[in-house]
Amino acid sequence: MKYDLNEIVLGLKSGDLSYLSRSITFIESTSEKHFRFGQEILEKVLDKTGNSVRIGVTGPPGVGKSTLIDILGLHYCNMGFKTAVLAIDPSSKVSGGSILGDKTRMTSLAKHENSYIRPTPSSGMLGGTASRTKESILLCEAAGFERIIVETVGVGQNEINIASVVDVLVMLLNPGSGDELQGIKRGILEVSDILAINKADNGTSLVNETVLEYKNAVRILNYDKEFWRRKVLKISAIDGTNLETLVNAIDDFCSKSRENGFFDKNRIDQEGQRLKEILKEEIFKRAFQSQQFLEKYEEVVERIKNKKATAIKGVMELLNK
Ligand SMILES: Nc1nc2c(ncn2[C@@H]2O[C@H](COP(=O)(O)OP(=O)(O)OP(=O)(O)O)[C@@H](O)[C@H]2O)c(=O)[nH]1
Ligand SMILES: [Mg+2]
Repeated sequence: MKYDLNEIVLGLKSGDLSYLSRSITFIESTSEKHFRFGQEILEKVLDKTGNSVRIGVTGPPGVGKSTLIDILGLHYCNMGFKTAVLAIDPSSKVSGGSILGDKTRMTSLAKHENSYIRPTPSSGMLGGTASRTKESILLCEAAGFERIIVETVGVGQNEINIASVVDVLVMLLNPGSGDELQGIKRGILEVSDILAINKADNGTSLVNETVLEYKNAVRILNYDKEFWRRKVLKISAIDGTNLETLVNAIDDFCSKSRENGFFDKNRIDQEGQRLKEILKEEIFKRAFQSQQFLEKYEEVVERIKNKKATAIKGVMELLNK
């Protein structure tokens, strides 16, 4: 099929969703040719990007992220903001994903004329895992979206990555999850700006207890934004309890962040960080594509195995290649 770059760029800038979807498909493509074409589109619309609030919603599987995004997104749509949802789906590469699942879970939002919902695969892409979601965000902005909500499961690698593409990160937690604090969640908690204990509609005493536990926890956990005291609130994604409180917390964070200068500085830092990540992946990939490098690599591995060289010495030799 033949594609006309100018037609797509114009369509995208005019806010036409079919052109937006097509552009995202290009940048997510595993075909080198389509991927490059996607980059060309992106380059042509860069001047229209940056004018949104990028909101991350993370949390363990089943905590209610999609349900919350449905009502949060609808709230923004009703306020007149064009709202896009990018749901990062770690399973999509293997199983074809829970695409339908997410769309059916965001039914009210999906129906609204100001909304756009797009599942995005988290891996298996060209040009580095770090880049896809970020580029989808930029394309949504070019299409005129003003609120972009990124959903990601707070497990494994992508939990930290999410903080590097959004302006504000909301961590959704289960009632009674406070005792897991010692373990796995520390990393993501330390980069979350707002903590919300979901499912406040059932068993409020447990919810209140959990709120207290996390309030105590955020006092000790590391956090590097001096302009903001982290909020811990309870919410119900099902009946909408405290949605307003969450919306206000997000607004409040963003205005303080802007006043402080952090908002813009953070975006610049994120770009730099991303550039480094992609560069790292690309250099690594290219090194292993070189036959000469590969031979040297195997030789070094052999010598390390036979206790004839250290790993550091090996790397130095490889770098000389
Ligand atoms: N009682 C109650 N149930 C909720 C609430 N929010 C979500 N649920 C239920 O929890 C289940 C999971 O909700 P989802 O919104 O799909 O959760 P998720 O975090 O997006 O799940 P994954 O994307 O699979 O990680 C669904 O059955 C929801 O109806 C809530 O506030 N209260
Ligand atoms: Mg979900």
